[in-house]
Amino acid sequence: MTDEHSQSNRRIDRRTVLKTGAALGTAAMLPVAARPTAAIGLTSPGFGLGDLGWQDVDIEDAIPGVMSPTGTRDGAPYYRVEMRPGTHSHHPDIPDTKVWGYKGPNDAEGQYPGKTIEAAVNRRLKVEFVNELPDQHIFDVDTRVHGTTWEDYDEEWASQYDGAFPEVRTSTHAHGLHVESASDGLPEQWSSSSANGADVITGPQFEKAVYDYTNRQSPATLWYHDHALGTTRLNVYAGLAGFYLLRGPEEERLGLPSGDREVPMLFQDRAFNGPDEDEPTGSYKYPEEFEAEVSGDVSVVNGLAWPRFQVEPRQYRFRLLNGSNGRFFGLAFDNEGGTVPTMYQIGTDLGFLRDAVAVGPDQSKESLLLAPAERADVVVDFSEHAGETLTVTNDAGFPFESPSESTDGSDLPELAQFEVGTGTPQDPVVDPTSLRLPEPEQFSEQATVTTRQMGLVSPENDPSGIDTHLLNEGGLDTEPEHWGDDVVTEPQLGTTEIWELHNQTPDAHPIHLHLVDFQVVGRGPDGTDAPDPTERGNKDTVKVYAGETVRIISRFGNFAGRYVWHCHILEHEDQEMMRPYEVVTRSPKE
Ligand SMILES: [Cu+2]
Repeated sequence: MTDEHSQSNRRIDRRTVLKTGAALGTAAMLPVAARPTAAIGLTSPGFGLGDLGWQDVDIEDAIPGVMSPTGTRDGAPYYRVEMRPGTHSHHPDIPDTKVWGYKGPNDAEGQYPGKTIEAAVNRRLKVEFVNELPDQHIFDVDTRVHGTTWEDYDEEWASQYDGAFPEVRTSTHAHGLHVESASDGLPEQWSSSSANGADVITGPQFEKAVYDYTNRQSPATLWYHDHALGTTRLNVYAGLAGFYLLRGPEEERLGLPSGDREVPMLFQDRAFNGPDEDEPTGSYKYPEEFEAEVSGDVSVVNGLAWPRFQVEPRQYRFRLLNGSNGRFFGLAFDNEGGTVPTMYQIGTDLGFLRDAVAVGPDQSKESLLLAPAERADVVVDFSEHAGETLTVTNDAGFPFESPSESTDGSDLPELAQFEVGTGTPQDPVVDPTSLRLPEPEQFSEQATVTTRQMGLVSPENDPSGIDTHLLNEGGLDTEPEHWGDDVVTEPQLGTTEIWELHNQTPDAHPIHLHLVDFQVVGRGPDGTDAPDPTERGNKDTVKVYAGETVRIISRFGNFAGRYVWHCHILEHEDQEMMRPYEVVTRSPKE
């Protein structure tokens, strides 16, 4: 896609003045030198909802299949999952799209979304992700982005190689899973393609091919996706994402809707090339040159564009995941004047909430806001809506700044529909308001040994010459670090820390920590407002709105070693808004 062919795309420059100031207390008295948020909204001529209409999908057919093990290793189920090209149909009226997907033992080609990996608490799995992709990317790789040339890596490591830097590299991260560093799918643990017997180059931090997942944590909705340095946004957009469901007895005793009444839902936005463009009609559209934040105008749920799901007048459990590169979703139901079912959120990223949160008209929340990578476990009862059609609406604008600034309308206002059958309504199987949800483990503020001041910044001029966001780990009045700078954040194994995330940009950033779960202690202008009811549980990704401070608490176990924390807007992550941190075992006195 060249600039001439992207004239229909919307360039969005948000020139909001940050509302921080001296009146808000010391934490907000920051030298804010942020640039306006630059973002691009891609358009898909001919493939909008008005052009195509909703496609009817039986809800059972929308549930991603379950990944089969390939065999066993060391007494544990072993999965060999290849990354391969595939051909995917998003909608009967969109020509087939070339994607990259995960291929299990029973798949003919790469699947998008990847099949669901089913795991059980305390039962170990071995998983090997093998890069069998072509050596040329589906999208243009902008080599100004950090991590896409030899020069971006350790010099001694790079000097072993001559020849071209591998354009297609993959590293697969199980998001939310607590794993040893060597199995984490870190950005520099990538592998180049082994297709056609090619010599594989592995990134400088690569340690092992077969990952060890111990699954020692609470049941939760996790997901696996690509994480290679400098091309994560392209690899995930090409299709490299799937669910990882971790189940356990404490969840089973709740008696939640299950089987074909339990539906994982991956919400994404995509853009497609239309008939008058250079690229094949129906192929994915993505900018040729790096853009710091990118959205599409087509709603895709579990790989299906504009879906209208056929459901029964019964109760369902939906495991919602925002898998977009940069778009936030504010989810609600609309029923053209009729009543809508209440959405009860019972779980967040890494397990159940303290109390279910009712989402709907006249409820404590009108919509359920999910930033990229966040999850919500919800229960919805359609039994009083037989014969009705409910629309899933989105009130989150793009780019997203904060709930008070960005919910006044969306450029993608409708995402999906539920058409409720006319069969006999079935009574709900659980009452979400009286469920005895397992208590999330509480981290103790009294046990905190270290409080860190972390800045989220967008400097005026980055040496890369492109729109760069950075993390600042050295307090608020120091120079922010780049990815390649030395590790400065070294929590001690087993200790509790509070991180104060100060957003000095006019954009919201979903901040994700690998290895740990954390809790939100406070947010708002000085970090002392109460967390939202939807985040009173264990999380791995937290929304930090423009200009605010979010305080999170975590205990750094169960593994020592190298991990990362980063923004989950994939364009930000790819261009330096990510830093290594290391959990250390040495005592502070040494
Ligand atoms: Cu960000």
